[in-house]
Amino acid sequence: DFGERKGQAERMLGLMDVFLKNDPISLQKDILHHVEYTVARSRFSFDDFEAYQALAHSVRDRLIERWHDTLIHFKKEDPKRVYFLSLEFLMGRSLSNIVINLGIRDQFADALSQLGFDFEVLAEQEGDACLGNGGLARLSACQMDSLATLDYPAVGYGLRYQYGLFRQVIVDGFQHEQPDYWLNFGNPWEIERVHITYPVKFYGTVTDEFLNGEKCKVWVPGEMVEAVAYDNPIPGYGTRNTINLRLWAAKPSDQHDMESFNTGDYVDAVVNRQRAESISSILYPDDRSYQGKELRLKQQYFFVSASVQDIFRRFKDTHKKFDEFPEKVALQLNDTHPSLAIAEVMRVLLDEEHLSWHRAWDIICKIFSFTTHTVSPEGLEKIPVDLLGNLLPRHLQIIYDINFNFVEELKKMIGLDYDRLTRMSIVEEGAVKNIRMANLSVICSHTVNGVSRLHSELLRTKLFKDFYDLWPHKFQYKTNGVTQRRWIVVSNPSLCALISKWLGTEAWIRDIDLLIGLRDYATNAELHQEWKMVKKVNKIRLAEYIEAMSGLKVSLDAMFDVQTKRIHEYKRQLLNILGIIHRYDCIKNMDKNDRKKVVPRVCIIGGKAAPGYEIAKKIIKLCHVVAERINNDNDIGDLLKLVFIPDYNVSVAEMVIPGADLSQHLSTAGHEASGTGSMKFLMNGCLLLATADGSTIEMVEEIGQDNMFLFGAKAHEVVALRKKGPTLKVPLQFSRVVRMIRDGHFGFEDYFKSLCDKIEGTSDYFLLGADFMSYLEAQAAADKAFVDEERWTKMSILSAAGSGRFSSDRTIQEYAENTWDIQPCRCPF
Ligand code: GLS
Repeated sequence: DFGERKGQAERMLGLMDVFLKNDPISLQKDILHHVEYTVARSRFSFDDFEAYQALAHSVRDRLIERWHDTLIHFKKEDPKRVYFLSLEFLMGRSLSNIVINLGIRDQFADALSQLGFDFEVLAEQEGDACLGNGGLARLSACQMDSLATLDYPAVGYGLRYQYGLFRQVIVDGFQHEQPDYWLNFGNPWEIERVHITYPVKFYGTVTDEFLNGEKCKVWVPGEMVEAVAYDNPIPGYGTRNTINLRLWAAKPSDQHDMESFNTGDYVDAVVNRQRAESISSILYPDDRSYQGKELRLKQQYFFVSASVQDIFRRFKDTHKKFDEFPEKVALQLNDTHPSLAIAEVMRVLLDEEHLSWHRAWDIICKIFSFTTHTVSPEGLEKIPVDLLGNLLPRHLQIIYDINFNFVEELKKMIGLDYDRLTRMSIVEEGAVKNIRMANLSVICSHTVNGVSRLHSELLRTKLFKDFYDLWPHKFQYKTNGVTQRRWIVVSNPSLCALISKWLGTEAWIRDIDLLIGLRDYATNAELHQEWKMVKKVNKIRLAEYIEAMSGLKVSLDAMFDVQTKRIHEYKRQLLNILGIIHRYDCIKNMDKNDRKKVVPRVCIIGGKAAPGYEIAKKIIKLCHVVAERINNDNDIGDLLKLVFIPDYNVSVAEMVIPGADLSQHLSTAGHEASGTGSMKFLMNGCLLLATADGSTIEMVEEIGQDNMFLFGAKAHEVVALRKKGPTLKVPLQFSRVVRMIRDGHFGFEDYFKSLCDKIEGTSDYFLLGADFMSYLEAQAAADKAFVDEERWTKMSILSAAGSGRFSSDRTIQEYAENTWDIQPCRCPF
């Protein structure tokens, strides 16, 4: 104990400086020290990568100081904490983000330049940590940044995958996937905690035993693996608070398999043990459906079990009575992926802490909150009963018991309405019996959040209508947000400086509402000049990247028109490509004079398709064949170019987004739960061309319809349009571009036939035909606005000025106040 060893502690403090120093000489000494002793290179000979490693370790030392202080402070104050459980965190690179949040970027840049290195060049050496698929995973990362910045006592829990999201490589226009073994070069940002490990059990049987005369359940597992903690400190901005993101890795357990070693089957036994590691080896690359895979279920339970043990250990360090648990613990379920935590907490309370069912259930109902990120019923996770019962027999029993009690209560409330009882039950009957993880989560959580207002409406009226009718008070929404630290300060330093200059303060970096102050200068000629310069600098950076990647030179005068996100039918990249073909066709048919009026465009598309998603892969190929044709047509020149940016990830996004003039968000209304990419573009003063879907609807309210290009059917019109089906008239322009693909204008007509069939006639589920004219009109409106530079710049300024509501700081504050009931706990400086 620190107090008891006071004398010793003082001596230790005397030996070390109180804190590491940030003057140029101290920083240079530190970097060289790490070159020599951590990276083990000679200080007279090290390259950029080695310099990056040494730099990262010097930064990490400073990070650890604050992290320790924060953890000690939290321990002392013992506030209620939120535990954020998520199977995915898309962190990207860390270096720049960390030094900016610590407020020591410039000091490090100076120190490095005195050593002959450039900070930006070294920062580029870092690989991305892609431990997630897309929006959901990046949202978790943004929310961790906000939790730290707003001083909330929070811990993130997730999985330390050895293979992140696959790398996308394009060969002849086709997507190929390559494994992302991201730990190859080490990861300076994590701290391996070899002593923080927990056993995680699988399989086996459950028996009834008697303890002190009471019957209780004992689970005898068939397999045991060890969960080892890897801690990733997350620093806040403008605060000393640095919170923990604890990721679990699977290791073989020492307690397991002794038998086979003793029976002499040594080699097989070692090989078997290695299998344990496969649990945390790979991130599932489908961003929506994972149904019925045993390994996926194992991953879910593995991280949940380790996290729950860790949470109980922390609670029991300072508390004896479980009735206090809800005063100290809020458990946030990021989608249904961690929802086994419900059954696990119940199991621990019942079987290990020996609470009565009644007391345990009372605790459950007070600690869990659930956020769903999906709109479609097919997107809701189901687990086959057989699979669950085999892997986690005790959990299945508990889920059955929860369901039994729930259904009995429900009958008392709604009577014997069997249809409704069947729909609301956690257990889905049928040829394959399933556990509905969403129903489990809704029933056991005190709050169910959607991720935008429209999403919440859809949850209440469609997906969870039965539950909403029963418990309207449970349903809330927190419109998503993104962190301005990463998406302006790190990725767009020139815009950051400009905003601070015009607002006369950097306070907006913590208090985003101040951005609104830019409105006062929306027509200021001087700001317009500077604003355009910033955009130009970012367009140059993007153009250079495009040239380096594809050899294509693009004109800086053209409108940079970007659509980057996962490839999905509902996100309608196809609508974009059809629009581009239409534009190309129109230009081809114009005379010289008309061509002079054409607004030149560089169309940029990027995103990964899930490896098994055939149609999405065809869309990528289509983009490439169309690009090939257009980009090599000398007759068109700079009037139109199409670029596919491969391997879109966080660091590519950091470069693409600031350089975009226009960005497209084309989801069929009612299909995008929220969307967060649009928020990043908006903050960077990029104009949006979008459907009235997800959070876009709220953006219109913030920046006004006149400052966006909206198009397409509204969510409530979509169902009616689909019903019209075959009688729906599609415009000639649409039929013409589809015909061009069918006729082999771009080659590969056989390959694209199924794609064309999907969007023509009754099978046009995502309504490309129905929205096409409206889409073209919005595009024409964007062209018109772009040629009027003054108007465009004003719209761009107003976009950024109105983006404040879409900061994750606002989202997190709402969660803290209305869902988790936690208070800031600020570590003294
Ligand atoms: C998603 C939704 O599709 C997005 O609309 C949303 O912005 C994101 C974060 O809430 O969650 N759901 C999902 O499974 N992947 C997503 O990106």
